[in-house]
Amino acid sequence: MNFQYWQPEIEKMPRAELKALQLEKLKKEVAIALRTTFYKERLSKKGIKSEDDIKSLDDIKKIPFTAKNDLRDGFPYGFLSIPKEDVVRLHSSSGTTGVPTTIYFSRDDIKRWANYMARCIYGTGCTKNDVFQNMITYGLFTGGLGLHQGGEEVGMMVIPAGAGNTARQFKMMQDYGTTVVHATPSFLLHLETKMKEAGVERDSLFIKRAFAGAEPYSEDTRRRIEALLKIDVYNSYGLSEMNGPGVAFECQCKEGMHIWEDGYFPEIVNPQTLEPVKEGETGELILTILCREATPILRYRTRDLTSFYTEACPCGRTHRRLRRITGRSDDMLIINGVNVFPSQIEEVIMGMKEVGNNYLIVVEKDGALDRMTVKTEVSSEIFFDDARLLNALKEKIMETLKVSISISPKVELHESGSMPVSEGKAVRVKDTRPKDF
Ligand code: DLL
Repeated sequence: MNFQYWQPEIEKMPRAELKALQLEKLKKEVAIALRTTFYKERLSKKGIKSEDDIKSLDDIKKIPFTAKNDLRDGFPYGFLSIPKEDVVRLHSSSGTTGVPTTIYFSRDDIKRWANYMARCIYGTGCTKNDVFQNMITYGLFTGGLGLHQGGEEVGMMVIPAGAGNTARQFKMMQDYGTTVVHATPSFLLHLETKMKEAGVERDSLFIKRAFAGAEPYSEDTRRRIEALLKIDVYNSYGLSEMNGPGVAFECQCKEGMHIWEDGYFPEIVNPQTLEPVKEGETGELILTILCREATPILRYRTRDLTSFYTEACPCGRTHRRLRRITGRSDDMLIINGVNVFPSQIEEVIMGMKEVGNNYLIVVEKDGALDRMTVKTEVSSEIFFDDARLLNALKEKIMETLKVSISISPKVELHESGSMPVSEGKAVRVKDTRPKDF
């Protein structure tokens, strides 16, 4: 295979040098963190008053973990480490209780992020000759602009297509001769179904590669998309707290995602004890950003479960590879790439006096896409035969949920007392999507 490297001197850097670079960057990031109100207090309690208190990479263990709740508590500016006038952009994702998790970027932060993305994209064999159709949500979600900037950095012609509307996607693919696409794996499968329905011939398209991420999927799903669409699919991992996509990405070997260790310091711990697991064992991924000056985040609990490959990759990159994310150590659901916490839904429905006490969130597959239904009892005060009133209530729940979680689940209303009550711990989520890991 003909491997290509965006920054060969860093991507193939001997491990000892890479570790020295990490230490230098970690110290710098700690110094940056000490400028924020959150870390100033958090770190000084642990005796870390300056970057000089970090003498080795092992000293990272002195730093306490940061959780999603901390980011929420620090909202809006508790994690900001540069003057607000030097911020050029923010991205945000939903927090567990509706308070967003907001990440600020300086101009250089954006440049660095684009560079990591370019490393990922170029490493799959793309060049400036490619036409890249970015079929993922733009806006506050990092998937759109993240890959967009990386594509431009490589010099590809980028089509900011956005998500959805398969007919328009096919038209653009044909009109512009798209060679590379980016989407969630469920959207790629959905696209294939729609292609058949719309009678679009595979031969009328030029696509060769797809980047797929933002939600978990199995090796079988990858193979299926590859066979159906006759393309190579590369796994892409990231999270908004760590800029977004571009944290770890597969190279042409398609076996594990290289995590850019000069930008994101990874640890894998047992999610119960928070002690490191043995190299190669599965645990929760903890990440420290080493490449951002506006919003430092140290030892972030991603809640994502994964492990490192222990062997070196044939491509020659020295940055370690992560296995597919097999699950999470919290209850976050990912619905067609959108992160949703059951607590957000509970907050919405339980805040309405017309709603009764029992509810259930059902998640299932509808063809290739995910479908979520919120089933809830109405309050005993409500006359269940009043269709107009029930329809209005359904609309109200759907609209309020849309504002809170950015997606519109189906809503099903049930008569007060009619839904089964579980004996023990209430089961609030029934996720019937096949898990084929
Ligand atoms: O999903 C960033 C992204 C966009 C990654 C586009 C890849 C492609 P968040 O919305 O903050 O950011 O969601 C992050 O999504 O903690 C994982 O649980 C999950 N996730 C992301 N990529 C993968 C993947 C973006 N390749 C959360 N496999 C993460 C499994 C993934 N899960």
